[in-house]
Amino acid sequence: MKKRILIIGACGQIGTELTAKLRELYPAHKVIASDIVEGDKELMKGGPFELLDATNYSAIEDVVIRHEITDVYLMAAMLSATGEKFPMKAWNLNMNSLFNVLNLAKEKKIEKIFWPSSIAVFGPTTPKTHTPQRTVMEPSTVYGISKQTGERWCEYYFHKYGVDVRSVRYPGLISYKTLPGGGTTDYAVDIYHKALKHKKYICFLNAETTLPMMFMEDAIEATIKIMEAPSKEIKNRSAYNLSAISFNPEEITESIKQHIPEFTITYEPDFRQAIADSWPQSIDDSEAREDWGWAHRFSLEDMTGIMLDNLKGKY
Ligand code: AKB
Repeated sequence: MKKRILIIGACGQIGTELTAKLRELYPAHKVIASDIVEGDKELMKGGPFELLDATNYSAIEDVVIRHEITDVYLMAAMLSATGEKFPMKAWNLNMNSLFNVLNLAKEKKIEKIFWPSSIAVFGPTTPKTHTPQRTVMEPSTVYGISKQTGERWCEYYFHKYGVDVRSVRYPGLISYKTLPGGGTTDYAVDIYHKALKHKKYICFLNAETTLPMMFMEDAIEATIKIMEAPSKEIKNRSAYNLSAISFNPEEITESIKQHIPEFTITYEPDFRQAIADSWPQSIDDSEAREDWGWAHRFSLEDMTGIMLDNLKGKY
């Protein structure tokens, strides 16, 4: 089999689980993990690893040539909350890393790219519920602007240079294996840890802030599914809406209380409230379902059971 995969940003929240899954599906020595820092033990011993800065074109090119890479998953990015603190850093990382892989594909050094977009491409003027695939998009965060711009460039490189790039707009992602960093949806992971550790949680969003969310296993499934779909099924070369569940802090609290009745939550909204308020509450992802057969599996109740079962040994 010719396929050889490079994951850039393999030690982050999504990259860690994506790398593990790809190493299950393909010969592990053909799945090369890379990041600017080393990952956890499992990732480091599971297959090849390269220290790699996603903004350094020639360093990526060198790894691509040495390992005869065909497919790149570009998971390195600065997320919404950290991006507001370091706007230029977020812009430079998010855009330069994307141009690096798009240009490698344009030069026929790689064959296929996965690059994640986000619900952050939407903004306060976007319809809030069942947000359509094509609608008003006026993002108000640097992260959202970088993802929206990235989507336009992906589509441009596809039409202009025939670059096979595929993307989805991830909602907030929740996992017991890895921690998120610097996002607005991160509370939905932290709440499970604090519920087990302290039986209480101080939430940085208010009780009614409904956001689109997804269990990590579903997100990994979508990521690999869109990459494995025949090219003709991928009719959208910017990024597909992708949806699973929507809930607010009050609803996730209720689901945790089914397992830990004494759990309590208090609310102290901070600057992330404005970011969350600018995003949709639910997403219409019918095009992804129709074009390449996407279907989510996990409900809020399923996810809460799995999260608490797997994290309880830790505390
Ligand atoms: C964030 O909160 O910034 C991310 C995202 C929705 O893309 N989780």
